[in-house]
Amino acid sequence: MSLFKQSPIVLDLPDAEVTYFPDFFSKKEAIQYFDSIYKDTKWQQDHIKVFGKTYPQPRLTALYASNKNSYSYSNITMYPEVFTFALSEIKTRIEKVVNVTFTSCLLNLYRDGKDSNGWHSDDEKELGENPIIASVSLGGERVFKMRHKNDKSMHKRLTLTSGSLLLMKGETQHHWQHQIPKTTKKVTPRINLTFRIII
Ligand SMILES: O=C(O)CCC(=O)C(=O)O
Ligand SMILES: [Mn+2]
Repeated sequence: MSLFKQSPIVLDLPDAEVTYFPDFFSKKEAIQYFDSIYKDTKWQQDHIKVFGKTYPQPRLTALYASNKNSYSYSNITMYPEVFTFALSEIKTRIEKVVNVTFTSCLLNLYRDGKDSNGWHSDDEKELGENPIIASVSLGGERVFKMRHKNDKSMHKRLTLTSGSLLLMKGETQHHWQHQIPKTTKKVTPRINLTFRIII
């Protein structure tokens, strides 16, 4: 850990509550977590339907949780595995700065620049009215974009670094969408963990 107390960056966005911690984990911790989670996760390849045609989802995913609750989005229903030691440890670290207990973690593996996550809000009913989502990035850096639902001229672009934590809460998911676009840059694999409360 750094000797200096890290200062979170509060994004100045209307109708949103988003905070970014660039160095939530040290670079060394981030590499160790990347390696163990990459290896220990039961990654799955789901399929999505776009205009009636079926395509492989452009990333691998997994769901881990402390309960048995499933999570459904874009015609996909995921059933959780029991939290691994590494995921529990990360969850505890995050819970020390946010005063909630997460039940679940949705994992994404972006294998290369062709893997992506399209525009969406995390607004599924299982997440409750104003969900809090804690998103950890491990491995290759990727760009994270946000746009306001009613005024597309309001947008934000952030490079999510390895070991960073992005918190989204309050009304953010009502008013904003986010995505991880494809990139033609050479990028190494990236794991994203989104801790959520699924009730
Ligand atoms: O990979 C990311 O940083 C975002 C993932 C995401 O938005 C999601 O899984 O809902
Ligand atoms: Mn999301």
